[in-house]
Amino acid sequence: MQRGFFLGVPGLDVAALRLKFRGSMLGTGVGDALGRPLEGGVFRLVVEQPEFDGRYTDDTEMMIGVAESLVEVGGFDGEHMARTFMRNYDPDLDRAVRRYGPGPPTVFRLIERGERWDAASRRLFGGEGSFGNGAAMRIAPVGLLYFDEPEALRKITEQSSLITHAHPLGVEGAVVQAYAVALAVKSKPPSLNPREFLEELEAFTREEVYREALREAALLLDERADRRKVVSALGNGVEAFRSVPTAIYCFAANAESFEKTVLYAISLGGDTDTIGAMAGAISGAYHGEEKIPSEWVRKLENADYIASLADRLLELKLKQQ
Ligand code: F2R
Ligand code: MG
Ligand code: MG
Repeated sequence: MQRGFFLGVPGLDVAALRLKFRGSMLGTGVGDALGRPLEGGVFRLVVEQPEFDGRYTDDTEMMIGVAESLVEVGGFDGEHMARTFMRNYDPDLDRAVRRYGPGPPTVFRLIERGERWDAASRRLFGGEGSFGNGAAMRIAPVGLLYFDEPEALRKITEQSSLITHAHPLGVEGAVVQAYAVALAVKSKPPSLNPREFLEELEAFTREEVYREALREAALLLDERADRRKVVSALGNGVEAFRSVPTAIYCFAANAESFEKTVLYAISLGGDTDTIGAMAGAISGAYHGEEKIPSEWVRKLENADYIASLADRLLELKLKQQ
């Protein structure tokens, strides 16, 4: 298994997997940091010279928490992952840079006061739970660890989402995003067929809202729709069902290049850091670390640490084989 191919995928040996694991986690950070200065802004036609100071937001901080917990425990433990999110959360840094949605810090306070890790999120939004994109934006490490085990990927994604997001559409957004990362890991550039990729995701999801959005994404791809139509059809909002299909579309429409994918993602306006982070996670998993512009990786906050976490995640994956 060390050389040749992995799971029957030619070219997917340990060295290639290492680049893909790093690519997905660094890709999350780069897409997030590129989108950060534009979050909440209006639709732009082109972002030619993006402002890039390498500072990331809650998306990457929570993605780091997911990976840290998986590697420290050697798998999923809900209490541990919730405590890891809480350990990493700094209210001052949140206000200045990370800019969490209101849900997760509320959950952290509830757990601090004694609520169980899998009960606190059920109290949000009048008891229906959050359908924000916060579970999806951080999910890349689960998609990586379970890239060849779809049922485990679904189960661990659902459980890890529940820490902060109890609404079925918030959870399923994370499942669709994790599976997109998994499919990207298994595909060797330039072999991915964007239409088949969207069809595979559509077949995997159990929620009609996502099936419909993914079918719409395929139509937009066929007609090479302009950005205004993409935003109007798929959305650019903070809701998981108005941003996860959008990020997937950003990748599918620009699969040939990491750079094109993330610049396109942040040009759509709205929740740019998160759509950038999710599109970057998928594209990074497909192309690998070496295809992310080195200038961006060099500037990215904690890039070495993120890369080392990706390596530890791969070690865990190989140990589990
Ligand atoms: N939130 C931001 N950026 C704005 C920063 C605001 C800052 N805190 C400030 O006060 O200035 N970015 C980050 O948030 C998004 C991820 O959000 P997450 O983690 O899903 O949070 P939350 O609060 O659970 O959901 C986000 C919003 O979605 C709406 N919503 C969710 N469930 C709902 C429901 N059941 N009913 C009605 N609305 C619901 C609410 O408006 C939530 O606040 C990412 O963009 C990340 O980058
Ligand atoms: Mg953010
Ligand atoms: Mg955001």
